[in-house]
Amino acid sequence: MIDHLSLPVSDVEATTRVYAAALKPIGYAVVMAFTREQIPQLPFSQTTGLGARGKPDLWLRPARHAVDGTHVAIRVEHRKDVDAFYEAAIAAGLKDDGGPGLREHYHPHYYAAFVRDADGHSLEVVCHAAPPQAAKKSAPKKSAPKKRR
Ligand SMILES: N[C@@H](CCC(=O)N[C@@H](CS)C(=O)NCC(=O)O)C(=O)O
Repeated sequence: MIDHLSLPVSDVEATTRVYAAALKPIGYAVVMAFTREQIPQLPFSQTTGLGARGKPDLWLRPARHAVDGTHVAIRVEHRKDVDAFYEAAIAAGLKDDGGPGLREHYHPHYYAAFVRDADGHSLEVVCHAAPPQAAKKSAPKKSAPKKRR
């Protein structure tokens, strides 16, 4: 199970701002931010950790080389969270890379939206759950309780 990952970006402050705004609707915020002045053993001059419920799982740090975009997908429970992410991401200035909708080539309920940041990193929010209507239809019917004689 992946605990966290760190993306190299050319401007940590700017990318932190847009990611925080884009991911706010799904509960993400900046949880931690460190500089090497504060923590001498830090492998980079600075780093910022974003996450939900106080757990930073997506870190940003300065790139040392030209960046070739990495793909990161965050899972949510409801399709409306995918929609809200996409709206916030576009408003924050991230580039459209595929609006909210099904990507049935993965599976019938793969509902996702994609954006790209200034370094070419691809950020996706995905919901794997069947919509409530479909979930009801595919759930086994409960049989009526037997009457006691
Ligand atoms: N524009 C495409 C984006 C699809 C996409 O980025 N898919 C991911 C996998 S879910 C991918 O291939 N990422 C590879 C990468 O960005 O390196 C869409 O809207 O479906």
